Amino acid sequence: MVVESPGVSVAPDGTAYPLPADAERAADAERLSADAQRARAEGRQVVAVQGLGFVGVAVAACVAAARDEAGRPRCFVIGVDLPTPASYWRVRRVAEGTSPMTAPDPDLPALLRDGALVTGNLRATTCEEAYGLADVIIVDVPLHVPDRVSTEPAGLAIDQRSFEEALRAVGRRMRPDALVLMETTVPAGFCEQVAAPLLQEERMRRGIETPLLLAYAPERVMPGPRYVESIRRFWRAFAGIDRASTARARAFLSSFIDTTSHPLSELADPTSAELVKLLENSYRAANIAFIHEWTLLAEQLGVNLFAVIEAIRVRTGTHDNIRNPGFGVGGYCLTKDSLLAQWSATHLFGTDVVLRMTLDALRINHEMPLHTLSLTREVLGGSFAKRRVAVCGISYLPGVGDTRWSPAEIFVDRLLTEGAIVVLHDPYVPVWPERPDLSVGQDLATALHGADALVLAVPHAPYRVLSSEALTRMVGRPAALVDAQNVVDDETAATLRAAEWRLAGVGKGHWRTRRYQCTP
Ligand code: SAJ
Repeated sequence: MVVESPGVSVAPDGTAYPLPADAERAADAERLSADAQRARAEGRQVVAVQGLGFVGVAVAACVAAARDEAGRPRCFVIGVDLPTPASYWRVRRVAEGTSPMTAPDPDLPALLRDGALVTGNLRATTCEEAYGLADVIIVDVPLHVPDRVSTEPAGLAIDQRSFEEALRAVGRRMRPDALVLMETTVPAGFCEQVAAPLLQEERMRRGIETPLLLAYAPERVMPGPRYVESIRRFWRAFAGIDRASTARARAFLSSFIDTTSHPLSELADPTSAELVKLLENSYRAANIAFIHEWTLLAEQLGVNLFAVIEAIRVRTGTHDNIRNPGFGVGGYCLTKDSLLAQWSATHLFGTDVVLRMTLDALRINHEMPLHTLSLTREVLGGSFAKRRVAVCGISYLPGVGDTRWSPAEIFVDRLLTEGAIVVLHDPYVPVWPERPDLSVGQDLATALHGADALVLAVPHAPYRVLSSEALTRMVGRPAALVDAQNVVDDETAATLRAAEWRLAGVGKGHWRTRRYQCTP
């Protein structure tokens, strides 16, 4: 939990960094200027990465790691973020060669350490002067959608103010011939209709009349076990606002991405490239929502939907991307990208197009945890009042400690509203940043002891190895279990049932046929 206090930036582990004084920042800017000039003289590109979040930190590390045929660093990279309590600790971590975010990918801290401490071609600063040193400026600051729940087109709003301020900082400083490469997920049309005019306005103020070089290449960063690979060995779509921008973008992307194994997809214009990201994530969100409807049916029909889906996935190339039943949809991407598309249609292009199925899918995904809630209420006999419910897993994905827009939040709040005594456990989340009012246990036996029900909400590896005996021992007696993400196999379920547990599983209609949800 980053504690907001004036003058200090506190990292999640409690390390406090006093915010830099103006003199300190001026000296930093001078050092960077000298080092950037030296790097350019040695034939390296100077690259500024704006935004040191989940995306920017990894992009900065990967660009700094790019090597030429002789094995020399291709770029001198400067990560830039704000001198604020919320952000400055990230700048210091990158400058120290450590990752501001934990991730199950050892390559990320290794690349950061190498860039910052060994080759010295990775720096981090709060000085916006850095944009004036760069040949390429990568924009990785977030464009937030404050309200993820309402999906009515007229009511949609995006928080473009801080994003536009970030772009203006680039426009105020950038070299006339620098390329701006936007990677942030933005509404379709945003690059050409908002970013380009804004950058040109700032350049005109400085008397720059040469053409703006601007391109868009949506990031596809996945902060998990494939963090670095999702940048260096992953497909990218891109487009420039003109041929010169497109050519510069292609050359730059090819300098740190393995485009032999993962060729670039060049689109006709930035709006098309923006739509690539919005559509791919809307497709995935809708695909998840689609299976939820069949999950409810399968449970009522007494069918094991996982077996049905397995029999369908054999049809590779046409049906193998059908999704599994689940607990809900969290994360920063799938919960907002469809809204950005609708916002474009309504507020940027002024059309009356409504992505009705897409928006319904978002609503269904948002409500998915309520199905697990009803299964939990059922195995507890119809009421949560004073019942102790252990929620196992609050991150939005297995194996990572990322709780952004986690479906667990909806689930836990409803449990509390209905009078349950809630105990949280997640081995990857010692502190829940979005919910400092709720504590998260790290010891599973403690969390499960005395529980009336336990809900397996995230398929974290430690939950997958739990035996019936271990569960009964940790809880202290037979209880109720709800498997929201296919963690418990049928053999373990049968053993639990024989030990007088009540069970329910999302998509596990066959457990209902065996009346596992009923009092033994
Ligand atoms: N989920 C399901 N059922 C599924 C898949 C996911 O319920 O079959 C849920 C997850 O539990 C999670 C949410 O959806 O709560 C999002 O999961 P995700 O696997 O889509 O992971 P994200 O949100 O990190 O999505 C990112 C996206 N990548 C980018 O935007 C760069 C998405 O395009 C990728 O497909 C996804 O990673 C990935 O494949 O890892």
